[in-house]
Amino acid sequence: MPNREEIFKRLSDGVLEFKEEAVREAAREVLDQRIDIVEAILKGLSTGMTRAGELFKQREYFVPEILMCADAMEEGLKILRPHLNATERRETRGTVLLGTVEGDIHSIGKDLVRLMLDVNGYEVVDLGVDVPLKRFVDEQTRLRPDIVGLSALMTTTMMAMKKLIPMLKANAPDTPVIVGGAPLTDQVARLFGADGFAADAVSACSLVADLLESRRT
Ligand code: B1M
Repeated sequence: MPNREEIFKRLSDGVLEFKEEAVREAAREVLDQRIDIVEAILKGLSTGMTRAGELFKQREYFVPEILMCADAMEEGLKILRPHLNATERRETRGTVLLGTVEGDIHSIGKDLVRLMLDVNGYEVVDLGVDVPLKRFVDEQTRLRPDIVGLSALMTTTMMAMKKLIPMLKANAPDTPVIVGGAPLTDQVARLFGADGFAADAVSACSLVADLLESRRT
């Protein structure tokens, strides 16, 4: 019987090499062997996508390959996602309004953040990608979320956050705004007026928990 690390590697390699059937098979083994699903997503599927990103940077992969990697990752998520909800869902701990900012269509990282928040018991309202700044503000007014989370993957589009955060703060001064995405750092996030930055989907969950906790005390 293959061990956990082997299965994680098969998930990761399957995403990297866009082998959908291999990913599905490894995902089914995660379930059969009752391996921690969050760990399988992070150490397997997400790692594969990050490796694909590196190849894109080195110009070994181009847009078509990246899209096929994303499809393979989605095949794995389709199998694992329903079991996450069934086994690990708890009471709603708060509502997070989430989206990728205007001009930016990158969804994979944001979707992982949504998934992890969901698994950790938060209600997530996902506005999708390329979300106009005004729409974030309108939805904040309408839904009164506990936290607003913004994602951006490009140095150009992250600048939309600089405009948007003051708009969100003017609309609801006490609602924390968090940001994430590859070009951001803690320092840039603070400069833009965000209440926090998370480098990955797991830290996004801890950040949300910490911010909500500090609001309660
Ligand atoms: Co694009 N792309 N892309 N791309 N793409 C990047 C971002 C780029 C760095 C590649 C490169 O040139 N080296 C570059 C941006 C350069 C810059 O900064 N200026 C780039 C570019 C230029 C572009 C286009 C302009 C290319 C073109 O058309 N010429 C175009 C943009 C169009 C647009 O947005 N208007 C484009 C298009 C695409 C695809 C459609 C092909 C595809 C997106 C598919 C999709 O998302 N559905 C794509 C992809 C996949 C990438 C790379 C290769 C991988 C991104 C990814 O999915 N990573 C990326 C290169 C790279 O990052 N190395 C690149 C895996 C994912 C799990 O990680 O997204 O970082 P990540 O998310 C992490 C954390 O960042 C964090 O948690 C996530 C999970 O752990 N996080 C948060 C993310 N959001 C968060 C929010 C939070 C907290 C944490 O709180 C709210």
